[in-house]
Formats: sequence, C-alpha cells, structure tokens
Amino acid sequence: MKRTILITGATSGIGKACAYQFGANEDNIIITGRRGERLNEIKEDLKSKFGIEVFVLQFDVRDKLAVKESINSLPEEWKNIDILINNAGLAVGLNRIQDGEIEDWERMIDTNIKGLLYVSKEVMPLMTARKTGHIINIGSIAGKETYPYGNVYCATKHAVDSLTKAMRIDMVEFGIKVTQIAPGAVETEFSNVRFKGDDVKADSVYKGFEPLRPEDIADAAYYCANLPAHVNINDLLIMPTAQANAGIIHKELY
Ligand code: NDP
Ligand code: 8X3
Repeated sequence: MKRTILITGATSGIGKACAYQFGANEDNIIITGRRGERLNEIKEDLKSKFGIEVFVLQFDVRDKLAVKESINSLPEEWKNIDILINNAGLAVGLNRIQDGEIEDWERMIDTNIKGLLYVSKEVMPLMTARKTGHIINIGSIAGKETYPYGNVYCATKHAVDSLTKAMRIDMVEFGIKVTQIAPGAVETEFSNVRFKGDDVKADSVYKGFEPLRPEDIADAAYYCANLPAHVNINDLLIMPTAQANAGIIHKELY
C-alpha cells in the first residue's frame, strides 16, 4: 500500500536523498523546506521519475505559525502521514563556546530543537488519532558525544536524542514507532552552511577520507521504515568507516 511520507529539509543532502529513496519505492511524499524553487524542481523530477504524488509545503521550521498553517492546509488525504522524517537542521559556526555568536546559537536552537518540536506538534496528533505512524528523527554523532568547538550544535543534537526517547515513551500506547538515526560525517551542504558559505573550508572537511553519502542515510531510513509492525529500531549510529568517533577521522595525507 502506498504510504505518505513527510520529510523536512528535503531541498538538499539527507532529506533530498530520503525523498528519492522513498519515492523510488512508490511512496507519496510531502517535501518541505524554505527554498521554493528547489522544492518545485524536486517535485517535478520525483513525479516524472517515479510516477508518484508529491506535495510541496514551503515553510521555515522556526516559524511556528507557518508550520501550523502549512500542515493544517494539507488536503485531508495528505493528512494521513505514515512517516515523518524530522531532518531539517544545521550547524552554524565552529568556535570555542566563549567566542560563539548568540545569533548562531539561536539559529541552531530554533531550527534543530524548536523547529523539530513545531513540526512534530502538528503531526503527532494525526498519528495518535489513527494509532499508527513512524517518526524518524535525524540526530547526529554530535548528539552522542560533545566535540571541541561543537558546543551548542552538540547540545541541540543531544536534545534530539532526548526528545526521541520522550516521544517513544509518550506515544508507545498508541503504537507509534520512533527512531533516531545518528550519522557521523556525511558530505552534504552541511559544512557550507556551518562555515557560512566558505566552500573551500567546507570541502576540506571531507578531504582525505571517504565520508558517508546522503544516500547511505536514506537507505538506513528506508530500512527502518520497512520492518514488520512489531519491530522498531530505536537508535542507529552510522559512521564512515574512516571515522572512529566524533573527533577521530583517519585521513590519508596527500
Ligand atoms: P544540508 O544543509 O544539505 O540540508 C539541510 C536541510 O535542512 C535543507 O533541505 C534545508 O532546506 C533544511 N533547513 C535548514 N534550516 C531550515 C529551516 N529553518 N526551515 C526549514 N528547513 C530548513 O545538510 P544535511 O543534509 O547534512 O542535514 C540534514 C540533517 O542531518 C540535519 O539535521 C543535520 O544536523 C543532520 N546531520 C548531518 C550530518 C552531516 O555530516 N552532514 C551528520 C549528522 C547529522 P532550506 O535551506 O531549503 O530551508
Ligand atoms: C554533523 C556531524 O560531527 O560533523 O552532525 O558535527 S558533525
């Protein structure tokens, strides 16, 4: 049976890869993000490649009113959301905490914690009412370990780790599955955003080793979403083979 998947942050990286992974398997997808042009291009491409239905919702996850209005505006048949992938998120800056920018901290907290809550707040009642659903939160190795200069980003991902557990506890009686996928280094636009458009610095993060690809995470999300009804993956920590933990990446010198 065709399912309905809502993916936040589907314009790039992991979220976009999830849209293609689930789309290739004929699920119908609600793609969201701020960049409308990209959303429309991805919608047309998904429809023509896979013959699926795609619905675009353009909103900033930090805007609680826009989140509420957008999700409420879905046609009734699109409100039967089977899987929510809470993926939209970002790191901004990489500094000692005493040198951090308050605006950067607020962007991360507002997007990674509050944004995830705003979206979930609208979708969770739709799932509990139907007594079915699966929430997949994209956490991070940064939610398992705190690494130098990672401070507030790590704190936001520790919050995702905690909220994942909380969702599972509070919705267990409704049969809702809740999974966290926590990746190590994945080559996406993540570091371009973190370094505020310094693409040379961003590229250097992934030099000298083979990072994960966004498709690797989409593949894992798809696996988690296709287990029998009685099986749930609570937590999945996925690293590139060259990455031992948050701080140790084996890089070949060149
Ligand atoms: P990208 O920068 O490639 O993608 C981020 C996505 O989030 C974009 O689609 C962007 O859409 C969306 N987004 C960001 N801010 C907002 C906002 N305020 N409102 C709506 N959408 C927003 O990075 P990744 O794919 O790597 O990141 C996806 C998730 O994976 C994040 O939660 C990140 O923390 C996590 N992660 C990434 C890792 C990595 O190494 N890359 C490792 C571990 C976790 P738009 O700009 O169009 O709004
Ligand atoms: C992204 C992974 O460790 O590079 O969450 O910040 S890390």
